[in-house]
Amino acid sequence: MDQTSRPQIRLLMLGAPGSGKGTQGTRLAELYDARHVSTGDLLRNQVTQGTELGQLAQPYMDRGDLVPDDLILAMVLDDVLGSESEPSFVLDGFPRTVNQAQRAYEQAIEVGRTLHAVVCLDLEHDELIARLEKRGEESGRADDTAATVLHRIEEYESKTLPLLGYYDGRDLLLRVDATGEVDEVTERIVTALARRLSEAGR
Ligand code: B4P
Repeated sequence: MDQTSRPQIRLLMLGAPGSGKGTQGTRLAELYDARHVSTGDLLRNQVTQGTELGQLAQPYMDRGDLVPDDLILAMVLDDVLGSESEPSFVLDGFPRTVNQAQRAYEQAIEVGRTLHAVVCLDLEHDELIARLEKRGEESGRADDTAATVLHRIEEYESKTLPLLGYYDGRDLLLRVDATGEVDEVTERIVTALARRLSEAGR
């Protein structure tokens, strides 16, 4: 199906580090034939390529701090909401602050590409830490060390959690239990999304 006849879908994945945003976002993008955009992956590519943005972002990422909003917005907004961009997408890891969300919303309204739903993956602290430490051992990702993981979770709680109220206020929020096997979590998300999209008459 080409881009003009296929139903558009625009989703956002929220959740603490380790909750499964990247894992589930990849699967949802495949299922709904949408582009998967992970700001974490985009930033890691910039770091690997040694671009100016990568050099600016790396110290923040290594510490487990959020990268400053202006750098993120410059990287994401035109790429995702520019006139040439894919109209269906699953955003994973963006926005992470209310300021990022508001700036994205202003541009999305202008181009008629607002979101259909926001999926928030809920997972207990201990399980978040266990998953990230396991990935750190297996893949050696620089920010999956014990101390950095704890700091990333703190950053999430102080700067990203307020987004839940923001999206609930826009009646977009779907909270999904992220415990259990990857397939089980996908099934829960797809069921919740199907209900939401049919209620919205899509
Ligand atoms: P991200 O790459 O987004 O890292 P993350 O929050 O840890 O999520 P990720 O998607 O990797 O992990 P997932 O939960 O899928 O960000 C990295 C850094 O980039 C940030 O700290 C920040 O510095 C910067 N950044 C990115 N976006 C930004 C923004 N918008 N603003 C500012 N800064 C930004 O998976 C974790 C592990 O769990 C995996 O190993 C996976 O295999 C496993 N897993 C998943 N589901 C599972 C399940 N059901 N059971 C068992 N294991 C599971």
